[in-house]
Amino acid sequence: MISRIDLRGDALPEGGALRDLLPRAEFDVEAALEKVRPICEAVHHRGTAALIDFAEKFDGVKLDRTRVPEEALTEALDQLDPDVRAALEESIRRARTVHREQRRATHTTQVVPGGTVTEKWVPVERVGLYAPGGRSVYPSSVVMNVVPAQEAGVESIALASPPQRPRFEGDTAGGLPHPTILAACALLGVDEVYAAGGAQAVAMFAYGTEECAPANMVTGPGNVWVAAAKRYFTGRIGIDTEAGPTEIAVLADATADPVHVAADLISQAEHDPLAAAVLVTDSVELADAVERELGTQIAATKHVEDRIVPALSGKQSAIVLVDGVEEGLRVVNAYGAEHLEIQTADAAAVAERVRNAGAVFVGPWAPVSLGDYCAGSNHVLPTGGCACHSSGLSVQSFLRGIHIVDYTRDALAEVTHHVVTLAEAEDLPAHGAALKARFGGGTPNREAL
Ligand code: HSO
Ligand code: ZN
Repeated sequence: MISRIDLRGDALPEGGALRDLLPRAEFDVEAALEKVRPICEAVHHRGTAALIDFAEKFDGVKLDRTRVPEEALTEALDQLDPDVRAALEESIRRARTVHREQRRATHTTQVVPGGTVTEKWVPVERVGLYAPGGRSVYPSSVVMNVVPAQEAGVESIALASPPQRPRFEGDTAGGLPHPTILAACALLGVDEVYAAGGAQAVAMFAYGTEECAPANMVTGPGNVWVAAAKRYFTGRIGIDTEAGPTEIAVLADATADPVHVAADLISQAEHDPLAAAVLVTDSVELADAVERELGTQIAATKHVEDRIVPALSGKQSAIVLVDGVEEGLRVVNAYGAEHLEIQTADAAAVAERVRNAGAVFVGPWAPVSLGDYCAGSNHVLPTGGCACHSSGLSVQSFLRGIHIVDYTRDALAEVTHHVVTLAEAEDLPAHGAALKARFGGGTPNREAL
């Protein structure tokens, strides 16, 4: 069911050429952009009315407004299964413990006597968070978005998630985001929630509507339409990375337990028919055992035909055979997985040598599913190889570092001749003149200072 790529024997190619040998899902954001453009423009021109039309067209519900009344949030929390509530609370607690330590302190550097640069970390004022609600309803993603924003000190947090169809005649939850999403918002203290999905929700935050004030930034996972809308608004608002289908790579040797490896590959394949599950190993015995296990375990799980089988048999998934763990490390570094598990002897030492991954899970007792819910780490992570240049969501995502430059007269006088020289070298004499004007039009004589 899962294909094999045999990279044993010959020397592995370098960087990009190695990456080209590895499987990857097709996630054509550019193509989606064409369809997303008119949606965004409609929201720009018609505001809430356009969102209501799109909810009818895409979500199959008739709304009379997009803002979710606060009573609906409290009601959803009251009706939340107590076990789910306890688990969400634990997830929130652990995420806060980790994210709180990501806060950054203001730091002042004295560059020269009388000349300082202070780096001040200021939260983004208003953010719009997106929580999917189609095939995937993930209250855990509400936690992973809201906690870093709150810990960063973001003052105004709004969340959008698609409205659900009524499940029965007279269902009062119809037209609202999924009740568990609403309950998670209530638990986290987020009271500004909108029933809006897809590209139109991103457009709502970017442009603002009669009901929703514009946001400076939009984060959160979503489908290809959400990713395309984020690309459309890049430059106008801040975004996190464009989230593509989930990926798991496992670097394993003969010491790994095939039962664990197979279970973990299936766990992420369960998300999406385009999800990627990649095993990189130097052990053919392990590869064979994992393949057998996949067959056995799939028989006992849900979402088999619609997601797991297409994900594992798709061209984005494979078992990659390598000569040794050293070569395996080169492969996983070239791949840059969203999630990377290290299931080898001395896993911690191998994990230290990973350069490119959204998050690394070390050894047999740290499966990706732990990170999805309750490790304390964030699960909004870069996909599609973006881990080579970007990080997952964190407090830092919601902060801007502002440099505050403070120089005395003497400190400025002392460096003026250098500034004037560089300005002249760039044919920008007015830059130099701006300093000289402060010293009677000339360059201050350094000896006379
Ligand atoms: N593995 C997904 C996140 C998730 N898993 C949500 C379960 N719920 C992408 O990191
Ligand atoms: Zn997951």
